[in-house]
Amino acid sequence: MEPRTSQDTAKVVSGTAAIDAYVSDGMIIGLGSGTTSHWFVRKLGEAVAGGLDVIGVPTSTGTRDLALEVGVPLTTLEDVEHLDVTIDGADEIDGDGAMIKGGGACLLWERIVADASRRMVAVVDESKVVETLGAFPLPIEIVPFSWESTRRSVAALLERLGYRNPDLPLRMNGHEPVVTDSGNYLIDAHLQRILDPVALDGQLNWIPGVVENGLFTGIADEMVIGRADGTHEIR
Ligand code: ABF
Repeated sequence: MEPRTSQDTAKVVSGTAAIDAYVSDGMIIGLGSGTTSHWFVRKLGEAVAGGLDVIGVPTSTGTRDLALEVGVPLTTLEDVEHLDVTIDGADEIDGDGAMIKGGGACLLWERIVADASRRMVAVVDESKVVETLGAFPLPIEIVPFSWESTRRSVAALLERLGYRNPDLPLRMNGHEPVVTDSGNYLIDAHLQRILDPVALDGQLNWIPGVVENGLFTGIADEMVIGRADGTHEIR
């Protein structure tokens, strides 16, 4: 598979640079979800074919299937004490490394795998780096049983925090709600600007029915920013 656009090229650059910078023999690696992470997984498969001895823990069924296709050996969180590093993408990342994740509906397993890792590295193209999080709608994973009342509770919290009547659509696939790998629904909170991501991250998950939210604060240790000209920067 070849990159088709300049953004694709930047994603390949980021995913490839992450292998050179963070991956070595004997490592247990969290395999992220999303298109940039999938370029990383494809390149990792090439490195494994060349003799690299690593094992991966996927953050979604999509990444699991790709890893199997390209020959990256897999294990599960039940079979390992910890991971050495997780390499994963982001929808937005700010200067402090706070991220919005979950555009690909994989945020819950991504969070769990990142939490089990000694290090988390975000692989992004330049378009993901922002001054202030929030232009990308914030994914919130919720239990189907109570999705409407949970959405009302999320709206009430956001109102209390000063967000004026944000749009909170249930994420749909045609006429049906999108269902995550864990069987949950997603709402996408259109907040525009999130002024205190750490506070919001902590408050959202206290709402009964909220399983996880896409604010990943204090999780990324570094970020690998790929560019279409073939260069990259690690921050
Ligand atoms: C994944 O990467 C998700 O959390 C996020 O939605 C996705 C977006 O990045 P990409 O542009 O690489 O698909 O980790």
